[in-house]
Amino acid sequence: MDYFLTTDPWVRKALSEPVGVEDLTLLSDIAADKAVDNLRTRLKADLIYGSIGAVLLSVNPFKPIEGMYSPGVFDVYRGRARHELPSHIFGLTESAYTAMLDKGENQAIVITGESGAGKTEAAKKILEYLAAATTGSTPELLRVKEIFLESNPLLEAFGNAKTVRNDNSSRFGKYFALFFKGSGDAVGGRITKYLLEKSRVVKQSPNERNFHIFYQVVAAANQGIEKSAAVQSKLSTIQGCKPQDFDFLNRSGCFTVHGVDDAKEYRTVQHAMQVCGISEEDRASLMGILVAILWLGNVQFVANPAGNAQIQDLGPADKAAALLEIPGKLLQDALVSRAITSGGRGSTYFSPQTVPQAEEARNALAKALYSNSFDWIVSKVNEAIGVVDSKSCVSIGVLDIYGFEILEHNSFEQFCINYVNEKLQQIFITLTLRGEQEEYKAEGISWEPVQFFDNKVVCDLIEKRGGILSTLDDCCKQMMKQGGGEVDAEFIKRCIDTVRHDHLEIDTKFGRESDVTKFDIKHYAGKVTYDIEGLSDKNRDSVHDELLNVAQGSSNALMQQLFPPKAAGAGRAQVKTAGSQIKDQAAQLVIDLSSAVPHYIRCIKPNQSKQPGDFDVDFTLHQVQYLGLMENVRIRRAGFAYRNSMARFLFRYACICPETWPQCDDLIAGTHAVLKMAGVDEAGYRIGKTKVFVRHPDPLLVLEDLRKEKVLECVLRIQKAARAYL
Ligand code: AOV
Ligand code: MG
Repeated sequence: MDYFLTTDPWVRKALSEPVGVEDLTLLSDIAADKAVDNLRTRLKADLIYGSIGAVLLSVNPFKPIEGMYSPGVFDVYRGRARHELPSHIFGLTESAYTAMLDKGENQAIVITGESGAGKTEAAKKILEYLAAATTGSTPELLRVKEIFLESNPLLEAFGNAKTVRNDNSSRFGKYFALFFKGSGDAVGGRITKYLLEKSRVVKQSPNERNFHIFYQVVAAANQGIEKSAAVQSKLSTIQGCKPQDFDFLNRSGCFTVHGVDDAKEYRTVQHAMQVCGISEEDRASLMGILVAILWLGNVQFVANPAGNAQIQDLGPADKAAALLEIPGKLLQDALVSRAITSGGRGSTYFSPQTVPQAEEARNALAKALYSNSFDWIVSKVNEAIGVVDSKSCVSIGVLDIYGFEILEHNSFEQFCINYVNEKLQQIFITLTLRGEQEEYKAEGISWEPVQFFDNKVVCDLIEKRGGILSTLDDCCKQMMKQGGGEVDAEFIKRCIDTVRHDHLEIDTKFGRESDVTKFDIKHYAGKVTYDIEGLSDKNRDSVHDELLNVAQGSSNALMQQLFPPKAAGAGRAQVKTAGSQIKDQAAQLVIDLSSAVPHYIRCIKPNQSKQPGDFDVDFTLHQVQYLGLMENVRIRRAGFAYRNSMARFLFRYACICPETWPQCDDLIAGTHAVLKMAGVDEAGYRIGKTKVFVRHPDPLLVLEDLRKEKVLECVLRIQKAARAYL
């Protein structure tokens, strides 16, 4: 390795202290516990990165590691081949960036791992690296870079929350792609978001928080830090209030996040909005909507003698209506009654609602306000980055989604999150485990297959016709027609009757079918028990018409964008269920990722305490197992650690061998000659139709050394020649 090339302390340390093995394929004993041991030893020495061939492993240190992402480290990695330097996220990003420019192919970096494993932090580092690597100074480039960097705190404020697993947990999935011109300058980009966990707006589990932005707004209102009079006027209605005063914030017993200053974050986020082209007027409206949501949460209902819901205290409802710029009476009526259209001729009457129904309506409105606002922010960011003709560009995409979750109570949100993770695991399997074996076949290399668990069966169980999602959709549709009923119960009944599958377990031992309240899915990452209650409501995800009419009746310009009126004459639009939306998005994601060259980062969480220095062996072992890391190692090992096209192989190493340098006419003969020169015997490599496969990585180090000697020899010769002129 090029020790002499760097004085950067972090790189020198990483190069000089071989702690365990960096690439798990080099483990002398291929066993999961040995791999975990290795990860632990390295983590102790602050070496959080490792690899399995091209896959980057990252273990969350839960503390900043000095110097690891410094400009000095950036300089070392910039322009260098990945295998020359210690494993680092900069190395992976650099190799994706150069591959994109050299080959003109789109690249995708897929980051996976469970909740709190470090995916979002990794995505940020990638973005920072790319921003630093593109050094042009055109106004266009600077704009794209700035917006991309600023959009991060903005989207995190609205889309992240403190959970028991992660103080800054992503509650939405994000795929961001940066588009580059051939010269390497970023010219635009696009952010795609996946399913926001909007139920969090109205309810959080114990010790979790609502989305960060709500606490920021409350802190800002109290500390009077907002400079804009228009925005301040919206915040003034909650001046003097604490998060404890709002029912949408005070049920979980958690109000602060260790080490986070909500007021400070507020400033950052408001600045980001300005950078992302959100006008002061829209910003004021948006803050107004957030405050209105908080007031909506405080609207309480009581039953009148007839059993119908009535608003207990009009104060909060009126405040919400004023902030949303809708008539107070209209909002009140829409919360406690509902228009029912009956009969063939569609006569309409108003039906009073029960207290639970009114609460449901209130919550649905709050969720719709929030998620439409979130969508709008994403669209504003995209608008600001600028849409470019992606066909004339090359791109690097980074996928950062919510990690696999097993909670005490798992509902529709966890089901969707885990389904998307299941799809990502499937892509990993398809492209690396299965793909690798298929590559040997295509190249005509003889090969002993390695067994691994292919989670396609679980994806099928969820997404195939007759599977869980379509059964849930069918039940929702049918019940809508029949006008309500116990949809959740019908769903589970059909699952028992028709969806028979090894990975679905429904316990009917105790009691009748109608008593079943849970079902289990055996995911690739473990068995998860899902609660049935509320599944169909969350899947249908509808806001009833009166509430939509009320929102559409707002005189506020932003509200009108968030709730556009239905086109005249359009009937009731066929609304897609949340389940089929996530299924479509996942399918599109698979298409996008498959059409790019993939790079993988597998994030590992070493403990559940979120503390530095704590290493939970069993917990880590479980991840190593379900991520399929040992299978990954075995396939790399049983197969060939290195493969490359013969042309590229010779491009790098032809210089070491007189038979291939300066002239090489025959790729196959040249490849044989170079490998012989490095002392690789015939059993150590294979030549396929277009590629060369080298079994162990050691000969490559020999090749690298020989190459370096050659280069040094040239340098010395040039220096000698130069000296003659001095
Ligand atoms: P996640 O994205 O994988 O979880 P994060 O990236 O948010 O997890 O990481 C969780 C926390 O771990 C961060 O807030 C940091 O405190 C710490 N952390 C992660 N990576 C590093 C690193 N490289 N160096 C130092 N600290 C780190 V979720 O979004 O919950 O699935 O839905
Ligand atoms: Mg995250």
